Amino acid sequence: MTTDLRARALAALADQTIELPSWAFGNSGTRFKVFGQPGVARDPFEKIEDAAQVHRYTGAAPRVSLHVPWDLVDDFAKLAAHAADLGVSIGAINSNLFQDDDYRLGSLTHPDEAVRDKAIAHHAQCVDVMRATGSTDLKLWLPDGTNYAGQDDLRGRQERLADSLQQVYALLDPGHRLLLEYKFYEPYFYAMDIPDWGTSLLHCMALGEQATVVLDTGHHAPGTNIEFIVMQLLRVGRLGAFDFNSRYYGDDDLIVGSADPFQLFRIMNEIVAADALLGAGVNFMLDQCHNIEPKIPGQIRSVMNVQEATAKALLVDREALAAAQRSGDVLAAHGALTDAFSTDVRPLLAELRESKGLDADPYAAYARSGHQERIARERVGGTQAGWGA
Ligand code: LRH
Ligand code: MN
Repeated sequence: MTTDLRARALAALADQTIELPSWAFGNSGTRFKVFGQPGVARDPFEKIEDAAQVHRYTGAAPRVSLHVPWDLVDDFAKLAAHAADLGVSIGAINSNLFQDDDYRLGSLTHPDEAVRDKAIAHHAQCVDVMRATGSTDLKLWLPDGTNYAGQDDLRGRQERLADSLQQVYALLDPGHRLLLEYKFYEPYFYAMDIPDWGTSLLHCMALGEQATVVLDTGHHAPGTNIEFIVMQLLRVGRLGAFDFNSRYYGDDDLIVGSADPFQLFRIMNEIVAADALLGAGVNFMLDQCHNIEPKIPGQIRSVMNVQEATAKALLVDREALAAAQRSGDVLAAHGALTDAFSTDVRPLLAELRESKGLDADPYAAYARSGHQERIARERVGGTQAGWGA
């Protein structure tokens, strides 16, 4: 690792930011059980206080994405001011089309225009929240789909979807973006209406420049080469954001990099290769659920995992890689990546944090702070936040 490469890596890492999901600080689980934990946030204000703890120790998580209606408050300007007082800001606003009985057979794709209008109106509410909080990203995951072949006309649903998305897109202000998220299965099991990056991209290109694709790392069929999709979306300038997490089988929403750190490295390698880490309009967000582990430490570990994968990707010797690729030296080319991946970047990240006046190890520093014990003691009474509105 040349000193120059190291210096350039440090400079890029210093400006890297990762956006945290408010819902990671609430209780979550599976259809089998949602576990409570001591000290869990009870409202959006406490969720933002928890996110601010992650930023305080990592220095790399200055934004919190909200989910509507899970994070509904009477005064969103007050919530944004609360965030600012804590040194963070409001990021993407997530709509929710997956918890309403009216959407059983679809929302933006529903055969009944009245139901589609209701789903479109929900996005008008989300855009109002964006205006009140200074957020510029409207994130739309479409949960719509069918469970049985023939249940509905697949093409008819796409036509209705295209029309509904046009109406949502028309709600945006000039500086706003629509982030369109795809998912290959769940909550429907025969066909999702936006099952893959291609379908999301087609709709985004039909809508306009303000529409880009969200790539959730848990939303692909097993064995999918996700970094290829990253490369292709960057190539056409339509990668708007990541929802980072990791999985073994389904949409497990586990800590990013915990299941397959080499995959996360390969993804960040495509980002660095395309010079898209900073200033390319890619919002690096987490979308995770800490079903059994404490939330704040879980988010701190997640931010550290993304930083480590990014640092390794920044240490790839790109001249040597390009030369090996040009000369067809397969093993040397692969080696350029695996050498970087095998590099222990923790000392580099420790140096970065100390240069920012932070503790070298955010996870250990938070554990020493006693904050987790304090919120467990103080947050008694009330209802712990979760996936319920
Ligand atoms: C859907 C999803 C989406 C969010 C939800 C919390 O699986 O990834 O991004 O709305 O999780
Ligand atoms: Mn997601």
